[in-house]
Amino acid sequence: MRITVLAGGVGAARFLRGLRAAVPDADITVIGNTGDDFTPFGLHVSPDLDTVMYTLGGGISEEQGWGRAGESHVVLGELAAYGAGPDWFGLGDLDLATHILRTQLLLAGRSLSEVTAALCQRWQPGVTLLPMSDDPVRTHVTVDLDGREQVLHFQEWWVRLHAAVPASRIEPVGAARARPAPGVLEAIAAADFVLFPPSNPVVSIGVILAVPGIAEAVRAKTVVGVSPIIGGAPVRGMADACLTAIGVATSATAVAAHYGPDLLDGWLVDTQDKDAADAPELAGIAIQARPLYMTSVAAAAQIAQAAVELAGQVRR
Ligand code: FO1
Repeated sequence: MRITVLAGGVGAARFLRGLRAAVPDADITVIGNTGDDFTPFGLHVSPDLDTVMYTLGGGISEEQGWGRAGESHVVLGELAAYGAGPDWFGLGDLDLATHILRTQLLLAGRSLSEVTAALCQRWQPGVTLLPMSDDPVRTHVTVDLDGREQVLHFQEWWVRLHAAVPASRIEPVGAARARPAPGVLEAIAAADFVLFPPSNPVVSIGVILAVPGIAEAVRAKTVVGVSPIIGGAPVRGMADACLTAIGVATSATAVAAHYGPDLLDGWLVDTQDKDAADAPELAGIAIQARPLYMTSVAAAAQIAQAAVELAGQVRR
C-alpha cells in the first residue's frame, strides 16, 4: 500500500507515528510544510520537517512536541550574553547541530530535499520525508501592532506573540513561484490515497497546497482528512487564530467545507462533532466520528487505522 501524507508539525508527526504502527508494511511518503522555515543567526531551521524527523526517529521532546529530548540551551544563553537575538526562539544545543549541518550543506549547493534525505540517514524515520519545495516559501502574517500595520515572519507571530495579535492576512510568500520538490508530484500520483493529518489547515496544509501543481495532483486522488478541530477548539496550537484570519469558523465542519468536496473524499471528526455528518455543506464527503485525541501512540494508531479504512471505503 502506498500512502502520501501532507504534513505540518506536531499533529502530523504524532499521527504519522500512529500510521506507521497501524500499517507497518505501507510505503509512506510525507510532504512537509516549509513555509514555517526560519533563519535565526543565519541558520536554516525547518521546524515541521524536523518535528516529523525527530518524532519518527525517536529523538523528539515529548513534552514540547518539537525540538530534542534532553535538550540544553547553553549556546542560546551565550548568544543572549552578547545581546544577540532572537532570544524568544528556543534553539537547543542538540537541535542546533541539525541546523548547522543543514545550513552548511545548503551553502555547499545541496537542495533542501537532498539535505533532508541526508539528515534522515541518521534518524531513519521509516517514511520518505520530502520538503514540499526546494524553493523558498515563507509564511508572512500581517498584524496591527504598536499602532501600525506590520508584516511578520510566521514564527514571530506564532512564538513571540503567541498568535494573540489578530492577523489580517496570512500569505505564503514565494509559493506562487515555487516548484514542487523532486518526487512530490510522483509520490502523490503513485499513492493509493492521500491523507491530511490533524495539521493546521491554513499555515500547514494550506501552504503545501499553495505550491503550484500540488493541489491539482491531490485533487485527482482519494483524500481522507483528520479534523484538527475538536468541539470548536484546536487540538493543539493556535489554528483558531489562523482560521479567523481567513474567515473560516473554528469547527470540524467549517474546516472540511473549507477544503471542500472537490478535494476531500472522507473526513474523520471526533465523536463530539458527530453532527458534522448531517451538515448540508459537507454533502459529497463521507464523515465518520470517533475519538480523535492522540493521547498515546496506540490512540494515534487507531485514528490512523480508521483513516486508512475510510480511504478504502471511499476510494475512487
Ligand atoms: N515553538 C515554540 O512555541 N517556541 C519555541 O521557542 C520554538 C522553537 C523551535 C525551535 C526549533 C523547532 O524545530 C521548532 C520550534 N518551535 C517552537 C515549534 C515551531 O515554532 C512551531 O510550532 C511550528 O513551526 C508550527 O508547526
